Amino acid sequence: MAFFEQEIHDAPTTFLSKYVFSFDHKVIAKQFLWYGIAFLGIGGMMALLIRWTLAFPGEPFPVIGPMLFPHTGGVVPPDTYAMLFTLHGTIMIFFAITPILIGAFGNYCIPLLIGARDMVFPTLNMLSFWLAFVSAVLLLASLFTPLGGAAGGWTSYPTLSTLIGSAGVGQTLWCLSLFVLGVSSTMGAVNYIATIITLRAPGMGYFDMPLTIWGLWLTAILNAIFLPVLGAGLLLLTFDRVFGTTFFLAGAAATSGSGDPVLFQHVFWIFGHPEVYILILPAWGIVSDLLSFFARKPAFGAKATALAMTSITILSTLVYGHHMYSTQMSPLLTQSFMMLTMTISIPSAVFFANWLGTLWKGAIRFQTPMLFSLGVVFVFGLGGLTGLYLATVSTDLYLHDTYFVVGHFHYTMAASVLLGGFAATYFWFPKMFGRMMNETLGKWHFWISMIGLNGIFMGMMIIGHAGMHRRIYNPFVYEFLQNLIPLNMFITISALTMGAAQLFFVYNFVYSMFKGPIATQNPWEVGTLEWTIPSPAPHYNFKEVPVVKCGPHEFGNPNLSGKDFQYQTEELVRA
Ligand code: HEM
Ligand SMILES: [Cu+2]
Repeated sequence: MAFFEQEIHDAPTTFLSKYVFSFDHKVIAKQFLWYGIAFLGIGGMMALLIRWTLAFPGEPFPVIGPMLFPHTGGVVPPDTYAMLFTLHGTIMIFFAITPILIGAFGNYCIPLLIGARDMVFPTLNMLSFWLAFVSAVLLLASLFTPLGGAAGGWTSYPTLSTLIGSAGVGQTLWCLSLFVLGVSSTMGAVNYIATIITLRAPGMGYFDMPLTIWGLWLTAILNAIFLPVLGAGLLLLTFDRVFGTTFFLAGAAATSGSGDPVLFQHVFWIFGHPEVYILILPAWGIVSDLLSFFARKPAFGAKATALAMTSITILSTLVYGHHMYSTQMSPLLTQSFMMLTMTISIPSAVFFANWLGTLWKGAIRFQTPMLFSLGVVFVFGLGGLTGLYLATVSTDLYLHDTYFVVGHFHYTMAASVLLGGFAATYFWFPKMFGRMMNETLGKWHFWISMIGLNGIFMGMMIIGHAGMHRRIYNPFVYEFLQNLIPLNMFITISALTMGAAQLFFVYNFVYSMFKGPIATQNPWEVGTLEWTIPSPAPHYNFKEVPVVKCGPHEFGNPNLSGKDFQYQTEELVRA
């Protein structure tokens, strides 16, 4: 129910108010999209530098290597290697995936899919983007400090991240950058939560919301609760670095009587485990909707899917200790965390089964957004299963800090979240830009990416299982890892393939924005509210606030004539 009057203000006319400091959620969504895609490129290049080093240590990176590292003739130096994997992780998680799924599609979808004219706090929304921009400037600036950027890993564990491990200003700027980004995302999260609670169109109950909105809503709730925890940890770390406090100082207990590096791990993972669900929930929601849309069937057990996502959200706050089995915490604690982690399998199995139920006997349309959604089902299945080996204390003690963990989290985060983000991009592109993307290029993009990323992450799990540890500069110096050289080369070639596949996307995106065929109002034949208005969506979305009469997945009702779906604004045709 709409508690607030939703006015229509005049459309902005100046360049600045229209495109730069815009209050319109759709423009802010696009700003986040450009931001995320740009960082995806930067983070991706860093990944290729890392992979090159692991497959061909001591050999210069082709073409751009000599420009980046002239003093070594183009070879990535060891200290730069540590910086590269730190910033690769940081950038991909906080500056690429988060802005694309949450910043861009959160902003774009929430008002449109719930029938609102904008977010409930448009000014806060604009500030949220510009704070994210400040954060990016801080991060990039850290690269140009005398001792270079942060090098303590994306988790920035002390002592790697204290003055002892990294003396430079780069690490301090990294902390500040993430702190500012945390403030920005918290502002966004509060806005999303409030908007979904107060601005749903008349008639839209919580279970009439598309599952996309469920995912984004739960994500926003986790963000609002746990980003401040990360903020607190980062602030304390900054104090240790700048003001000489000893919160995380190793050995402080023996001298000054307080301080412990493991304390940081607790603080980090109390945030960090929910964070991985913050990233996956929007993708789960989007995929749950798209599978139904393109299988032309109601989403199987939609209510159960929403409730399963909710239970996972709650459980995700209770399992962070599974990242710390090897810190010698008490066996009672490790076993409790293990049991709680395993419990997540139950709701996961429910919605995974619901996905398969949705596909079962569907009249599937294999268009690009659907291919990417099916890709998510596949890779998330693998990511979830490998999680079980890590959740089990006995196997994790061996696998911890190996490439198996890297393979696991790339399947769940890189692969699932990225493919989910692409599904969303191909799906909402017509509504965003009023034009269609090219299907053939989209399919090439999908298949080559799929081959590339499975080569990469499956390979990582194999070398991890064989004992190769993560964050290693030159694996070839260890005799027991030399057998893995061909596999490491294979992974690197897969990574180059994956990188090349993205050129199809970039070309398709840019070309279609200007020259793609004009999109109709509802090119995918879907009944949610955004498809009841013209493409691209007009200023203030809905001339009249729509009244919702049925759920988002009404497909294949035999009493419908002439079409197989109905709009959420239409009275449900009874059988
Ligand atoms: C389905 C159930 C899942 C289980 C049981 C599970 C379990 C685990 C465990 C036990 C670890 C710690 C391994 C170690 O460091 O030794 C881990 C690491 C990780 N998982 Fe999962 N996971 C699951 C799903 C996910 C999902 C959905 C995501 C992300 C969207 C995710 C992202 C990560 C990340 C990022 C790390 C590594 C963080 C780091 O050390 O840098 N996991 N997982
Ligand atoms: Cu976790």
